[in-house]
Amino acid sequence: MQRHLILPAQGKLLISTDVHGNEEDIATLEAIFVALRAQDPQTHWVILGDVVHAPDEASRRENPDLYDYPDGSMQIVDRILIQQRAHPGHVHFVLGNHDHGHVGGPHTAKFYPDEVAALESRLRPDERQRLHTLFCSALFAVAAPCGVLLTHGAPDDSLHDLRTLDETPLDILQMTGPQLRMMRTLLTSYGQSERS
Ligand SMILES: [Mn+2]
Repeated sequence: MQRHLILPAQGKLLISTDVHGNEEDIATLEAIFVALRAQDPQTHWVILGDVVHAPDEASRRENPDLYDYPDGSMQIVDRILIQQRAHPGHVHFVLGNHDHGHVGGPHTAKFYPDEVAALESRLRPDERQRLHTLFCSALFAVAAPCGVLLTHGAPDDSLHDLRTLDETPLDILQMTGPQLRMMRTLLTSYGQSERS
């Protein structure tokens, strides 16, 4: 399975990350991407994961400036799938740790004890299927020929060849010890607990 991508040497690149269920944010990014691509067909959009899991009601009330928005996780997944179909090979989704929870990764617990179960319990079977389709096809890393490496977290030196990502399974139960270590740093930041 292809889990890494090397971008072309020429073109424009839009990079975004961590919309965490904020549909308004992804809609704004989508409009920017569509406008850029209309100007330059060699425009790519790399979405660096954690598109799902909005804040709970209490957090929305306590910290409205940061957290008061409805959970648009599923709408975001559908918007990305639509953009990938509309712009084949130009919209690249890179897995985040919150997304990974839905397809074999550790379940996150930032706003709910189990954010994966909390979201999936609200989805219809066809929605769950589309969510899994996007996350199962996700990349783990994107690189640009200029030397930029794009990932959700901060990989350590256990990642030394992007081709090893293609052999790495999604399910943590099927990963080897070195794969587990490599994916933990790739999908989380230094010092961040696996559950948040
Ligand atoms: Mn994250």
